[in-house]
Amino acid sequence: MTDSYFPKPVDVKINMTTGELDSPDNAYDRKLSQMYTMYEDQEAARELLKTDPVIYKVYEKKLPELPGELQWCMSVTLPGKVGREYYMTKGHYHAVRETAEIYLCVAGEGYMLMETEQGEVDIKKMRPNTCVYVPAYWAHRSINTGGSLLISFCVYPGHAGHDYGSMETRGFQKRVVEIDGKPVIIDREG
Ligand code: S6P
Ligand code: ZN
Repeated sequence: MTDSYFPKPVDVKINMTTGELDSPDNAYDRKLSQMYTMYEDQEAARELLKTDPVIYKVYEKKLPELPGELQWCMSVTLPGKVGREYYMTKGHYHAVRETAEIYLCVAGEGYMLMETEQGEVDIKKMRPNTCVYVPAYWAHRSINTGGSLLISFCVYPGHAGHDYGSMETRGFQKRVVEIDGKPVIIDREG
């Protein structure tokens, strides 16, 4: 530990109904225009781009990017679909692959879709009071299949970082779409 670095305790209030923090260090909206190519139905995406809806929001505390520290944030995916495909996050690997993450779902319903670079896929249901453990090496994406906000509290190692490019290039192998009014997990085509 150097003289210039000494961690200080932090406390923050969380609104569990909206996912907002009372004093985020960083808060951002991810709009469709920033991720529309990830959806299966490009015609539906182009139509929706006319209003460019917010797909998800993130409220973050920025903490030291060090292995012994933790980052944490609230991840809030809005309800909605692009064509038949539910709103979802972009999804990412951690830049430091050997770092895991915990998602505690506090509201809404959906899935956590996960995939390794070797092509293994797993998907876990997210509901209030469900905790999903995303192990090291697994890319992860939240998908909101309900009619209200899907809100999770996320915690991961301080130095994890984010790698979006790898998953943008390769794409997740599975999609979650609505068929006959229900969420169905399908293989990605192409
Ligand atoms: C960070 C953690 C979440 C996501 C958030 C948005 O490691 O997994 O806070 O950042 O759910 O998803 P994405 O894929 O755009 O970062
Ligand atoms: Zn993550």
